[in-house]
Amino acid sequence: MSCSSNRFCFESNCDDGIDNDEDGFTDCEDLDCEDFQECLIERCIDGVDNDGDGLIDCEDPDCVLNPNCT
Ligand SMILES: [Ca+2]
Ligand SMILES: [Ca+2]
Ligand SMILES: [Ca+2]
Ligand SMILES: [Ca+2]
Repeated sequence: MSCSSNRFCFESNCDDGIDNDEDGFTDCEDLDCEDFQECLIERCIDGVDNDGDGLIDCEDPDCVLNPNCT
């Protein structure tokens, strides 16, 4: 069964590195995963804890490589 012709297919596993529903978007790239905790990313310049880990912007290790935090 091909997923590309099945509209009930969705990205069923957001951290397996596989494009489960064969729509061309793998894991966090897929909109099916936008609510998946591991896919939330910290935006480093908005003053909000985007990924919900309690660390805001440059406090968050996700931002350590961001030019605004150096
Ligand atoms: Ca996947
Ligand atoms: Ca997909
Ligand atoms: Ca932020
Ligand atoms: Ca954060």
